[in-house]
Amino acid sequence: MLTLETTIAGRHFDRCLMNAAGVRCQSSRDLDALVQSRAGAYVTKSATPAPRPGNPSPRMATMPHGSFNSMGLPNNGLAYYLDYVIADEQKRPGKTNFLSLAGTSLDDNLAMLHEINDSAYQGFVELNLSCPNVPGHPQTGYDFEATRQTLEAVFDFYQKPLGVKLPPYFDMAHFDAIAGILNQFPLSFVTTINSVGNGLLVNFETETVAIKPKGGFGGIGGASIKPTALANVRALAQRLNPDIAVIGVGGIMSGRDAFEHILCGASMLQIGTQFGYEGPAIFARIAKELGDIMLLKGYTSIEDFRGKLKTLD
Ligand code: RRO
Repeated sequence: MLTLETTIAGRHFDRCLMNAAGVRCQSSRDLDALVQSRAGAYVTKSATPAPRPGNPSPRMATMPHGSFNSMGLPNNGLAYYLDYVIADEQKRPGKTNFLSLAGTSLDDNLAMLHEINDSAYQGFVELNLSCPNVPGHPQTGYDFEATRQTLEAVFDFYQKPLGVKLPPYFDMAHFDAIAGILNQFPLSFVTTINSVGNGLLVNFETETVAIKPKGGFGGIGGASIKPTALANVRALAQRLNPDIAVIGVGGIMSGRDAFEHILCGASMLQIGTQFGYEGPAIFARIAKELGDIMLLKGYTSIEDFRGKLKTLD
């Protein structure tokens, strides 16, 4: 019997597909649509303590092979998402989902985690250390010392399952450095990668930038970032303690892309750009395509091939 089920930190998921934070997950209507879909879980839009309108528009653009954004963390505030996930757990006991947090300071992150720690919420927190688009706030994940200090402060008191969302790294020394830090903490998972930050998209006709915030700089997502995503999934899966699951995100448009992420070591797959373009029906399509590939190759579960990418030596 073919199954797409997966397990992260002892929690079971019927299917290893879900949305990536930020895409179609800001409102309860978006989240309801994810619950109704064939996704195995959902993650909520990264929350700050209070609601935020985000950056001025236009703040998103399409590209031939992906997406480009500088949304600037628009969200309805922690209370909104915490209420939603707690109510959902009461309706569907035993289902684990992901609550994303992206405070713009360590104090904000700790305050939100205290609130969650003291709440009835039982699910995962995905702590976003990689938002590229808030003016004046560099990505914590590129500052190894700040990352370590953040995790020390978090695990000093936080008792529930938590993982981090990382920016892409581009150097073997950086894979070694970040994994060395992450391995010192009882993380349930790491999610890799966030957008490739601070690209620049030029409108040839108007000779302008394509989006308004930050002088036109923004995060790249979608098909064009798949090789970077696969490298980060693979490099982290090779370096992290086996009890830290790797969640792969970046450039998944088909069952084949999903298969490649799993081969590189992903236990769960998040879909961002293409879910934005295609809507909740994408989860059934990619589940079918991934299942067909597994059948052809004689695999019945993702554990049959997860992390088993071969090299040519
Ligand atoms: O809201 C955003 O601009 C945003 C966030 Br928080 C993030 O983590 N990644 C991204 O591409 N956009």
